[in-house]
Amino acid sequence: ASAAGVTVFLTGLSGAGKSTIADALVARLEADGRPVTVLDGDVVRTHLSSELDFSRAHRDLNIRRIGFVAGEVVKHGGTVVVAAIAPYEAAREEARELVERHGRFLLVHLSTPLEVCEGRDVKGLYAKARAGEIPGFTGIDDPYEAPARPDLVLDTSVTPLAESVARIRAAIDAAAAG
Ligand code: GGZ
Repeated sequence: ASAAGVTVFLTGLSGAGKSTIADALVARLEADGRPVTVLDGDVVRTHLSSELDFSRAHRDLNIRRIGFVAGEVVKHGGTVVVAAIAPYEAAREEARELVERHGRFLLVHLSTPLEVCEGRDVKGLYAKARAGEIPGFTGIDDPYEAPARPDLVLDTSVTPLAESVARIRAAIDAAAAG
């Protein structure tokens, strides 16, 4: 087992399954005896980025902050799970650079199709976005740039939760070994 820190960065549309996978992954890692710092976009926006909106500049700043905090935790050998839409490749790559100064970074693209995310519409946000009540909603009238070089791609509409968690865990172990 290596002492190097690692950040697992889950990116994808709203409703793609980021928080669900993050929760299950964290439970699994903590059961393995590995304490985890979770940086969920929703929560970060409450505590660390409360003044930010969903413009590109503010989304990028949000992801930069997340990358900085993840780097600080990884620096001391910690494990971080990020769950954020992070729609822009450049900002994700910036986060990668901030973390890779100190440890490992795994980019996991939750590629669940928009139709599925919208069909789930757990919080009713897609319906509001379609009605024009949330302008600039990712996937509706705001972009999502699919990662060019993800370490792992998981579509939660076809991959069972337990399998997604197992595959991420295997990637963490491979990263620690390599
Ligand atoms: C996308 C939005 C928007 C807009 C509010 N576009 O699925 P949720 O509801 O619970 O989580 C989403 C969250 C996105 O925050 P992030 O910090 O992950 O975004 S980013 O990485 O782009 O900074 C969604 C909700 O906020 N939400 N308005 N316009 N998602």
